[in-house]
Amino acid sequence: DDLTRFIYAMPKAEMHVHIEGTLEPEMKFRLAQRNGVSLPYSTVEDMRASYNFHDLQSFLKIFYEGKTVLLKEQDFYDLTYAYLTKAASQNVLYAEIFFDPQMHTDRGIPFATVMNGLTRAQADGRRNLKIDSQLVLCFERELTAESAMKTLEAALPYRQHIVGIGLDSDEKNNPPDKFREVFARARKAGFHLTMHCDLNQLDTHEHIRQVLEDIQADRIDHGGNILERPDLVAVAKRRGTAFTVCPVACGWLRENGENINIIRGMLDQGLKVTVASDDPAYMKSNYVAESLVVAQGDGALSKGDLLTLARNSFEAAWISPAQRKIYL
Ligand code: ES4
Ligand code: ZN
Repeated sequence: DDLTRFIYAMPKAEMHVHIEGTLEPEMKFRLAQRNGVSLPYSTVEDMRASYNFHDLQSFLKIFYEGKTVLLKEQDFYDLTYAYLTKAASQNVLYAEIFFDPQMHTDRGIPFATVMNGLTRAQADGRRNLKIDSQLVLCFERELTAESAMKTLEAALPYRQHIVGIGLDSDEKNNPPDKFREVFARARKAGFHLTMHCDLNQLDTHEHIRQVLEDIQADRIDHGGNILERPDLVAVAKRRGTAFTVCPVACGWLRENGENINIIRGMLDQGLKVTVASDDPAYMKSNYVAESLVVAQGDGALSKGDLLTLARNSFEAAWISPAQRKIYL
């Protein structure tokens, strides 16, 4: 319909997508074949059916299986170029792409292999697809702070290719404060900061508080539980903290329409909220435009709200004022 066409055509930025979460079953099969990796599925359909989860932990289990087919620089290139092609087709002009190097370096893949594949695809995307992008390195929060520090050190030679540092994976008993020193060091090195406060996690309000008050990150990924804490809403508004909300993330919100209420609520509170896709390949190929269609619900958002979300996405982006001016 008209609103759906409007959503697809609207110039936008994507501020929350895990590149490893864009591994579509077809590509996973193709890369497995190319690399001689055997998978516990005989068909793409079986694999798609296995993409079935009910919370963050059960999602991550499936998500981490996918990495086994990513081995060579060309694999990281193909994955990234496919995502950029899809995003460009939905009028995404700019994307900030999460990657989790520990997922790869912990199984012996050199940091350089990952970086070279990603950055070569970004350069080709810029040239061929007219989509600009930057990388955000995420630490896996269930791993140690020492491992995160080592990863940060490995990233320093690639400083010009990495715009920010994030925090993802299993939140249970892994608060942002666990990485306080690593983030302080990252900030000193000039990186922007963001971290996941997924919905309905244990101690989620305390995690949001730590991100806002202790670490003072620029953004929060998800973070919808802030609506239950007016005091934290006030802090986020004062600091201009941006929120990257993914209405189809892991599918656990869809049942009750809670996702729509959260985005509506964050807009009504005047928070700088943006809508993004998270792990689209694991979420029935809901990329950013489809995620906006979901967020729109049955008229929960007006065209004006959708334009606000798009404007917020460019305002939240870690780009120069000159580049922002081109987009806005
Ligand atoms: C993730 Cl949705 C989400 N939450 C936490 N960690 C993640 N890694 C990939 N997707
Ligand atoms: Zn995420």
